[in-house]
Amino acid sequence: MKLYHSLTSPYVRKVMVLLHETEQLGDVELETVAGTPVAPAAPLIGKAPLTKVPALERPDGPTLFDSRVICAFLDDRAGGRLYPEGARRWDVLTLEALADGILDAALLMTYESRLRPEDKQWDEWVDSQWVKVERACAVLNQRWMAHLSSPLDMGQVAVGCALGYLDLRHDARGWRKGNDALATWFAEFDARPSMVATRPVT
Ligand SMILES: N[C@@H](CCC(=O)N[C@@H](CS)C(=O)NCC(=O)O)C(=O)O
Repeated sequence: MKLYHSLTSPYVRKVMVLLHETEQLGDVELETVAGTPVAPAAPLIGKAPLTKVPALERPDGPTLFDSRVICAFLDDRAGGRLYPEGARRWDVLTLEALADGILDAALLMTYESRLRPEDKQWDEWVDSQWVKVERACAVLNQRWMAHLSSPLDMGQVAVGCALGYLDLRHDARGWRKGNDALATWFAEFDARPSMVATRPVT
């Protein structure tokens, strides 16, 4: 299998952490690509119509995207530990969706400042994305700490990657303020070997 990859993408990082945690790194070849919404990565054209990373090319089936589908596929291949069955599964999927929502808002902010011409940038829109991130972090801090502190699942991996991305690109906004429990949890989670091995390289 070939994983289309980027060293700073937090969505790719979810997949990489899962590969570490499920000991499947040796089964996947990495191809690093660089693309943006206005300059799509050429190797992805014809393989993944949205031209986003991650995408997973397989010898025996169509290329998979996006990160949630790839993570579910790879976890299933490893025995299904990170997406448990039963009632907890819906919590895991909701937590992963919440973390991905943080990423979606944070990535839009990054694109706005990096890609959009300065005279067309819209501060109110950027700040509104951050309000989404703040609300999501507050909900994690208030309602999800028991789940985050239980045995490893994909919801936790996604939250870890989302908070790591906030540190990478939006550190100055200070997501830790008022979220002490979440900040303490992240300090420990971020020290896992799978998180250390997948730190973004800028
Ligand atoms: N929902 C997608 C989001 C993936 C995504 O937005 N990846 C970014 C890199 S962090 C990308 O490839 N952007 C290029 C583009 O939007 O054209 C997922 O979970 O995989």
